[in-house]
Amino acid sequence: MSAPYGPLTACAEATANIAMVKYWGKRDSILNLPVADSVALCLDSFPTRVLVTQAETAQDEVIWSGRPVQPPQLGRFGRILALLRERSGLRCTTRTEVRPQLPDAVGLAGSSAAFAAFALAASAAFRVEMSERELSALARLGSGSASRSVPGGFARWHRGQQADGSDSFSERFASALHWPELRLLAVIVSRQPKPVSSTVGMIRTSRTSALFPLFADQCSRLAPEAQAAIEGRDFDRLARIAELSAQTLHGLCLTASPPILYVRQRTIELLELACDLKRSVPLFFTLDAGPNPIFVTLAPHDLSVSREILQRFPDVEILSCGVGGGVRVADPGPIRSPS
Ligand code: 2P0
Repeated sequence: MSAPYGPLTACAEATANIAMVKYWGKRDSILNLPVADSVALCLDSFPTRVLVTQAETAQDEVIWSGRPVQPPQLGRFGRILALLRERSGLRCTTRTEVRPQLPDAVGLAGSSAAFAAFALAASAAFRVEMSERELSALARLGSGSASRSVPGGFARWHRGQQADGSDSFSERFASALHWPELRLLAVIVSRQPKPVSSTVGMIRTSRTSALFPLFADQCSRLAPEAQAAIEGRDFDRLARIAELSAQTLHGLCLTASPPILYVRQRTIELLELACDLKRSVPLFFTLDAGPNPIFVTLAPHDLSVSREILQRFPDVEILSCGVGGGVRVADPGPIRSPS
């Protein structure tokens, strides 16, 4: 994959992905190597655009939603740039602009889109040709979940066995066209940054929760099952797997010391509503590291489900998406401002 730009300027975009079987816990926290496989749906909407250009400064600079990124977050970009400098032999510094359309740090996998787009934009800027598999592993260095946004569609991230991470990458096992009726409704109850970052939450749970080994075993068991459910377009089977994975993740977080509580009162009320609604429509929920649940349903039920949610909770916002994505080069021209 490469882009037709001048020296050290490239732009790419990618969308976030929502895990049906969650990634939570690392066997290597520098290389972002997971303890187990995970399975996700990449979104077809709200891409994050990333522009990489050559800089005049002594250090690499990253501007995210108009604000400079500081260490240690800057180091996530630095790991990717270090590898590209080594591969290309180029030593110049870069300026990166990250322009997301989704709110940051609310548990809607914003970093997955940003680092997938950054991996492609930066490798194109440094003129390093990469296969999709290599690009997925490169994006993983920035944020683990970003590896799944590279291929798009329905993606499985392989845990891998190698200590250097060379076999830990994501691949698309079904394209977005495989299941076009699948709809995701992200219900925004809060835009406040989450109290504990995913990275810190993963470290804390793996060190302090007695349930952590059970969770990792469950992910390893559920990942092939989720893939089979998706391949067979078996909604009920996917619903059971996805809810189990999300519930176990949040149970795990509660048993960390000190406990990590991502849900809010309104989250619980929405999960109760999901349990009510699924008696009459195909529906399940999932919940990432934040208070905003995602309802998954089949078209055309997404319209009636949205109506029900807004009737009960007029103050929430709903972002409606299908499955799509896959990182791509983009025109660096003007784009929509973050909402
Ligand atoms: C997931 N999450 O599978 C899970 C579910 C959050 C809850 O992947 O430390 O931001 O950068 O590798 O990728 C969030 O983790 O963490 C995440 P790092 P990342 O989508």
